[in-house]
Amino acid sequence: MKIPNSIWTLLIGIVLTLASLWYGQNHGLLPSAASDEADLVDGLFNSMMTVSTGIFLIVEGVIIYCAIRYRRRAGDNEDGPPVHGNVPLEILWTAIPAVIVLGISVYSFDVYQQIGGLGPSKENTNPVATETRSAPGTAVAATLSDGQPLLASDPQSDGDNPADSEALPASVKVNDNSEIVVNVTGLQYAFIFTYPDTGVVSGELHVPEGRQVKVNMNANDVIHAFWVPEFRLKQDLIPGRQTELSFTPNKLGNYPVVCAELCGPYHGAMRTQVIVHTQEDFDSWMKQQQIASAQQMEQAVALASYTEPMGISSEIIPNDMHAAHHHH
Ligand SMILES: [Cu+2]
Repeated sequence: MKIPNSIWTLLIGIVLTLASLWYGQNHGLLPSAASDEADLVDGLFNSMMTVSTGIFLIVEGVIIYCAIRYRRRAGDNEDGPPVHGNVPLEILWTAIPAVIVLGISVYSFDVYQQIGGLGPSKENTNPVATETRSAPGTAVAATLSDGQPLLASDPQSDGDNPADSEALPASVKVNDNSEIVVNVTGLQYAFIFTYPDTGVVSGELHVPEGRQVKVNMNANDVIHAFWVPEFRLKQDLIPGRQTELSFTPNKLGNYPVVCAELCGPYHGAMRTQVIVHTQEDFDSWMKQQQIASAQQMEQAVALASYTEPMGISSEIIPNDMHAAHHHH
């Protein structure tokens, strides 16, 4: 029994479609997706991968089929039939890519808009974050100068101390309930994260799962870039200009933060991590940081007042004294 060409075409079409759809979901090319934005980006990437796989299989399949089917036979030195163009075929292979490219354009534009690529969304109009962004050079010093963070708004005491929460500006209260604001400063060669609501400063980014995080970015020296592959997000940090990024982490864990802009000889070492906590763990981390920085401040004050008396106690380290005497 001879199977007609139309049936072959149909069968090959079905197999190609299934293979493309499967590979589009199982290519294994991306790291795990840990934010709502990552899921959107992956949807787009997987669609393009599906289409690309289909085109790749068709093109390579036709090449291999033709190389075998129409290969030169022994003793045959004739040319093939002279073919000059095929208008319907040319229209078809122009129209199909045009439709595909148009579809991908609309889809990618939609994803870009949903992840906030087209500028501030309605939730991003927050005057507090803009005012408290750190000026160049103050990021490291902020550890000590922001020594009174316990006086700042405390997310856990909102309920039991009404006087406290009434004293807070309305915008701060809105932040506590909806999005977390973090200021990040890039410098050669580190990221410094500051939480304007509490004054906490950290070398790692800590965020709670399931809440929108808005990151305001700035750089002290040269252009850096904040890149979290698992969030599928990347944004430049530019000296003298604020950039921003919003995302919603949706998977607990630690993920690398990588500088993605060549910023000097140690650019390759400019990495840290983002830690996605549960809301509870995030709150207790924040509390610990507030206590720790208050203690640091106390220690700094205590150290300053004991520096002179400590000079007398140098006899408790006789080895050092001994070594010092040999120098003379
Ligand atoms: Cu950098």
